[in-house]
Amino acid sequence: MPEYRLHCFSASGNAYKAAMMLNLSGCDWEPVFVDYFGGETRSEKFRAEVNELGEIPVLDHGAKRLTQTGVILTYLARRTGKFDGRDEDERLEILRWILFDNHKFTSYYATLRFLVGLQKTGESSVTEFLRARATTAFGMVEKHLGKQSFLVGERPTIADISLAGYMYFPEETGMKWSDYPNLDAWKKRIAALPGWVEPYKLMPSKAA
Ligand SMILES: N[C@@H](CCC(=O)N[C@@H](CS)C(=O)NCC(=O)O)C(=O)O
Repeated sequence: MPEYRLHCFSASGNAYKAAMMLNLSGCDWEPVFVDYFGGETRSEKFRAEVNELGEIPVLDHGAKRLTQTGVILTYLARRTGKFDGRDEDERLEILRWILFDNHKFTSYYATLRFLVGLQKTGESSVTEFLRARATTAFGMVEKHLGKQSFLVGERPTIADISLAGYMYFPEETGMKWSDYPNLDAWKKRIAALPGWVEPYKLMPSKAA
């Protein structure tokens, strides 16, 4: 059996953060399909047996079960020695970006993409609000990436893997990528790393 098991589904950028890390780090892992669109994460069974928070990704490693991408990425970085900070200052800087990602960067954009790109709700005051918030967060990262190749200096870390989780999905969200040339160049640098695979090819869309 592979060393790591990742509970995930292909449309999830949060799961993709963990899957990307496992692949880029050369880990021996397998996906465990979760039927999110069929309501599995909202079931009592999933919350009782897999994650009380009702979310994926969930990473199994031996007797350990981890949830929250920030925790999973940190755990894998510490275990593998890949994509971690080199000292306390870098590790704190990585944590800063991961917290910003979870609160402002991934959260608004992922919700916008869910409504507009996957549920096809059309435009509303909610999608306008989310796009405005995502635009602000993207603008901050765009400016930062004008100064350096990756979020924490000149080498990729789990901060990049976290923020890049939703960057490779093809769904239309109404954000204009041409407004973010630094983000675009950065996501291409990550995609050029050995072991990178696009999300819909890396994780399952249905049960095996
Ligand atoms: N902050 C969490 C977010 C995880 C998350 O939102 N996962 C979504 C899938 S992309 C989920 O499982 N949602 C369950 C639901 O809304 O029922 C993390 O970083 O792991």
